[in-house]
Amino acid sequence: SQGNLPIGIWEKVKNHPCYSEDAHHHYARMHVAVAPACNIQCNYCNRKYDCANESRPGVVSEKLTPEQAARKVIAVATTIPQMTVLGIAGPGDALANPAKTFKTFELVSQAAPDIKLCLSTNGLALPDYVDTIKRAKIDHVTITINMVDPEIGAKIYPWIFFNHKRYTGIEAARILTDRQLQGLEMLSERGILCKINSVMIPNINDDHLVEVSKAVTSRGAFLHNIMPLISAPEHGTAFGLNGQRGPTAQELKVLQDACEGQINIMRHCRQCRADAVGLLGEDRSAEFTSDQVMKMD
Ligand code: CLF
Ligand code: SF4
Repeated sequence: SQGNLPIGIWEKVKNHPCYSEDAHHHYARMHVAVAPACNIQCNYCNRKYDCANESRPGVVSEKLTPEQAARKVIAVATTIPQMTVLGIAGPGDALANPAKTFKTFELVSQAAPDIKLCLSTNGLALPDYVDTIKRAKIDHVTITINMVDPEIGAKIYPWIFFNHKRYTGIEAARILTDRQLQGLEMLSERGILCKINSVMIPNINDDHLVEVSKAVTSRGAFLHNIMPLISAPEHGTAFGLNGQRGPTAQELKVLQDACEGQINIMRHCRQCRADAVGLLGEDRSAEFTSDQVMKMD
């Protein structure tokens, strides 16, 4: 239901399965894996698999060109009428692949103007693309923010690549948090709805995420999605190899409850793949491989 939401915001969230808990029973989203490169390194990531910002690691997505991606979107929209949102969420970072990301959105909005556009990013490049995002009519942006304290950031991010240079340690984390928060403020000023994803990493940032939640609330974020670290040593993530565990369901709930009240908390995230198709928690991507999409034309 609309609840306390202003009508303009309600219009944007009522059929977005991630931004509205009600909507996720009725509306589907799809991702297209057009963004392979990344401009940072997270200790929980393995580049062979999808970006762990939004995606369950462990399965390699089929990489698509913008033209292939747009064809796939149209094929899915024709087959699944409840498909309301197209997201670009990897397998790397959407804004580390700006030509591919924005070309895909452009082709889709020309062919299917009713589909909502959604973008997920680590935020490092975000301030440079806020005006492009606005012009592309992207209404929903997710920023993965795991810390606002560079000392904690240095334990999560071994390096970033920024302005043609590699930065490491606390210096890297300071640049990253500054850029994330600046990007969030700029989007909020332009009326673009922002969701913050945070990966809860026990003994690294778990006690700190309440402070992150406050920092993003005060800069206009609409929704906070705290996701559990998926610790998967078999996938070779730096954390996984070091025996870093993920939180229990109970630990996650306690943290989400502690953040509730200041900001809307998302509790129905399914940590989708970079090429997910269907209702949240449902994966129909196997029905829409390039070969199958070609046969549908
Ligand atoms: Fe995709 Fe993300 Fe847009 Fe949703 S997923 S880009 S906001 S359309 Fe949703 Fe999936 Fe959770 Fe992401 S359930 S991983 S929050
Ligand atoms: Fe991996 Fe995503 Fe982090 Fe890039 S932003 S290193 S793709 S988890």
